[in-house]
Amino acid sequence: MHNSYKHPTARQWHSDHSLRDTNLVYPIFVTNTPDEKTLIASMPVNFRYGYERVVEELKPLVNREGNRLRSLMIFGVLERELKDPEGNCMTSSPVIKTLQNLKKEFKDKLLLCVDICLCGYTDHGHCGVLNSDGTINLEQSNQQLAQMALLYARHGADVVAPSDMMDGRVHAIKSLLAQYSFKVPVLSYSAKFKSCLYGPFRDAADSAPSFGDRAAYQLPIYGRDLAIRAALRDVQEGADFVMVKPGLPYLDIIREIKNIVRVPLAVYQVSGEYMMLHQAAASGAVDLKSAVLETMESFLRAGCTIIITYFTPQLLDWM
Ligand code: PB1
Repeated sequence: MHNSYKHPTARQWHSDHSLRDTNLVYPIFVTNTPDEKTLIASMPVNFRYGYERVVEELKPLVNREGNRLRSLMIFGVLERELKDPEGNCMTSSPVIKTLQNLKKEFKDKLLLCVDICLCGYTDHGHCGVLNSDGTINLEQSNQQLAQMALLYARHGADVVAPSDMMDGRVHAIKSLLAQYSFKVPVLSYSAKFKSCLYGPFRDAADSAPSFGDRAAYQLPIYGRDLAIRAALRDVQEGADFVMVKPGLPYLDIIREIKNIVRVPLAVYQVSGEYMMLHQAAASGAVDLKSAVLETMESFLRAGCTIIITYFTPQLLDWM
């Protein structure tokens, strides 16, 4: 086989994909303090930005020559005192003014995806509305999630991305958006596992559950068939894109889902994966650029065309 990849050009014939800036989605955290820029201690070179400061901070990435920032995944970080049991405080979300400001500045140069979940807006920190006994109230949860999607669609969201893992939320969101004639696609976090790799995010977004865990609604890490069923169900309910999350420990799931669905597939390289690569590089075990590019290659090879990664700004230089 050596002969078939001896020459650099012939070597490229073995690849059926290449990383482009349009593959990359940059997760950002926004707050209600207009000019805030606060370093996120648990995630190096990532900040919480106020809904005005964020525009200034993204200009260099959006307006650069060559590879540029094409898409965001926006997470709101709400003041704790505003949170309530059902997440009705979503109307105070900093995502609203962030969407308005980004659309005004960048128009369609930037695809604005918004995370749809209640964990950042409930005072208990779970991703849905709870019954008095602490179990999930599915009907109320899906109503609230659909209302959040409608709220953000009204203020300029280009894509709504439910990360809550409630059964039936894609149908609830699609139905309400259609009822109000919003043609906003749904990127469903379909195969989202109950991973140990979300810690830095929960610190950044102040979204950890105040009791218990998310085992009742995030997939068990061994749930291969559950993941495939979830992706098929979400496509059946109208999801325009589906996602696997986390990424590197779940490449097998990515490939299996890619082989059976006919919508674009996303992967979320989560905060814990991001930190592992940073720590490995800091220890001298790996070269950060090589390691990150190799993980991007693995996501593409496994079948993803949408990669949500905190490395987006660096990748725009490295590519
Ligand atoms: O980078 C990350 O760790 C992403 C965490 C992710 C954001 N969609 C969720 C994980 C969690 O806290 O359970 C947030 C849930 N809505």
